[in-house]
Amino acid sequence: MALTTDDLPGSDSGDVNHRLPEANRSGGLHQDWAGDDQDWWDWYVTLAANDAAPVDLVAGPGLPDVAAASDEQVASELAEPYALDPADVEAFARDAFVKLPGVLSPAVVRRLAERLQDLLRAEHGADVAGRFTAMEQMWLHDDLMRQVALSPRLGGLAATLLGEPGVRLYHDNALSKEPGCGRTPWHHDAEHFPLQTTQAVTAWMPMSAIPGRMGPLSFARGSAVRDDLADLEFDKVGTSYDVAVAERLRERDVPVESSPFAVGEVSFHSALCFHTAGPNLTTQPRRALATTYFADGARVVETPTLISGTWREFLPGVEPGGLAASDLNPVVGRPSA
Ligand SMILES: O=C(O)CCC(=O)C(=O)O
Ligand SMILES: [Fe+2]
Repeated sequence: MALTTDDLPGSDSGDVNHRLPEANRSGGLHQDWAGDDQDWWDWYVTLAANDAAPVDLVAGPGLPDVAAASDEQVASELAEPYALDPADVEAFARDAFVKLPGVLSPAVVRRLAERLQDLLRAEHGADVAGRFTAMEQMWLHDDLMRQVALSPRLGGLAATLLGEPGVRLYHDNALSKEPGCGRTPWHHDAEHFPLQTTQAVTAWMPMSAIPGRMGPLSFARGSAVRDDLADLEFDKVGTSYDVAVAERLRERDVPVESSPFAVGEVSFHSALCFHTAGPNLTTQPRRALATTYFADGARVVETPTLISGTWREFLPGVEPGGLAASDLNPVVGRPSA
C-alpha cells in the first residue's frame, strides 16, 4: 500500500492554526465556534502530537464476517435491556469508563457499518485519506441511525451507569478515522458538552473489530484524573496541551487502557474521563458511532467555549444558562435495574 503516515495532515505550529476559522483566531476560548462540525474535527486533530516517522499501513480486520441483520432484528436488539453486571457499574464510577462486551451482535454491527459507509460516502466522498471525517445528528434523517440514538438498550445503560433516573440525548456522531489519520488529542468531554453537569456519558460503538494499529479509543483510568490535570492550559493552535496531558499522566503513573475492541464491544466514558485514540495505521477506516446522553434536568453553562463546537445545533433554541431540554433532546434512557 502506497499510503504512509507521511500523508497525515500535519499539526500547525506557531501562533496561527490555519484550520481555525478566521473568526476564532483571535480572542480566548469563550466564543462560539465559527465553522461547521467537520471544520471542528479538521481543526481538532491538528491539536494532537504525532510521530514524524512514516509508517506503512497494514490491512484492517474488515467488517464482521456475517450476514447483516434485518430492520426488525436491529430494532429488537436495540430495544432490549442489556444485562449489566453490578461490577460494571462500580467500575464506571471508579474508573470513569467501562468497556462492555456484546452490546451489539455482529449482525447488527454489520448492518450499521454498511449504512454508515453509505452516509459517509454521500457526505464526504471517497477522497478522504488521512482525515478524520465526521457526521452528526444522523438520527434526524436516517431510520436506522434513529434506532441507535433512541435505543432503550443504550439509553438504559447510560442511565444505569450514571445512576440517573433519566437521561436525554445530546447528539449522535459518526467518527471515521480514515487510513493514515493521526492521533485524537487527549481531552475530556466535559469541555465539549456545554453543560453545568459532568453527569454525561458517551457510548462509543465500533463498526468493526478495532485492533491496536487502528486507533481504539483509549482511557486514563480513574474518576479523579481530571483533578490531576486541571491546571493544564488548553492550546487552541498547537499540540502543547496534548503533550502536557500525556506527560502528566506518565509522571503520576495513571494507567491508560488502550486495549483493542472486539466486534460488538462498546465503551461508555464519562464526561470526566480523559481519553485519546492512536493513529489509524491500517488501510481500513476506523469507524465508530458515538452517542452522548446527559442527566435530565441539566442546564447549559453561562459561557460555552469554542471547544463545544456546534452545540447550538444539538440544543436548538436553548440559550446559555437555559434548561437543556429542546425537542432534539428527548429522554431516552431510564435505569434498567
Ligand atoms: O473517535 C475518536 O477518536 C474520539 C472520540 C471521542 O473523543 C469521543 O467520542 O468522546
Ligand atoms: Fe471525547
